[in-house]
Amino acid sequence: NHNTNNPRGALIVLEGLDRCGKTSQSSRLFSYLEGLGHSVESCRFPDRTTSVGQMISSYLSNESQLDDHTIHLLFSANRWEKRSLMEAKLRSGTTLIVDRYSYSGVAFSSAKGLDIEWCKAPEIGLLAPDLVVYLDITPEKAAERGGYGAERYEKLEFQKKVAQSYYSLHDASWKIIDATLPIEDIEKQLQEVALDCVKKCQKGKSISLLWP
Ligand code: T5A
Ligand code: NA
Repeated sequence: NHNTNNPRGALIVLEGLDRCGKTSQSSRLFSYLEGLGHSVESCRFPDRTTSVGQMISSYLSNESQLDDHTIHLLFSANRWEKRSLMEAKLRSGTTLIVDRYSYSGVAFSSAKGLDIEWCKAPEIGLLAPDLVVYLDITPEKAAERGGYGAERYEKLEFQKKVAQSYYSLHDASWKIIDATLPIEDIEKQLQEVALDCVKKCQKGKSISLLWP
């Protein structure tokens, strides 16, 4: 089709513990790339606007209870319902900045004691990120930021387990940025790695699937 020669967009994912600063950084990165004239959109998981997302949201706010396996599969389904739209956007040249993705799915569920391979299985075939930026912060430091709210996973002991799970998922495609630096310093580091990634995708790096 006529899109084949268009440069594609990059799939850039931000990950980290609750309060690590993903949301702040994803909006700054969005402005930066947009300012450079790139076509860019941002989104987040869970996407609480869909009916699956509403079930997840009610679970996270402790308004409903679900079996650990069930909620894991709902988080995964919430990514699957966005998959084809995400692929279409990437292929049409739009870069996507995504706040949390499959790594959150695996890290949070395996922190509850679910088998890691079982957790990874439903993510197979989703789009693999071109770049994963992990905003690295200790659970203790994260907890100091404005204090945790009422959401289910915002507890120090649980976040410690999540941090351990994340470390077992790191691979060469991850860039780790110290999330305790001033916001502007993190922003600069993120701009550098993101722009580099956008350029690689424009030059023809192909789209791959989880788990690469
Ligand atoms: N989950 C998610 C799963 O279990 N499975 C899954 O598959 C997925 C996708 C979703 C919850 O669901 C779990 C993970 C989560 O527990 P969410 O809606 O994504 O939660 O909410 P959080 O990720 O927890 O979002 P937060 O708002 O808590 O954290 P952010 O976005 O990381 O942080 P941000 O930018 O809002 O900043 C937090 C505070 O820190 C300050 C900010 O001003 C703000 O007050 N801050 C800094 N302070 C000092 N220095 C810096 N560098 C700072 N950067 C930000
Ligand atoms: Na949170």
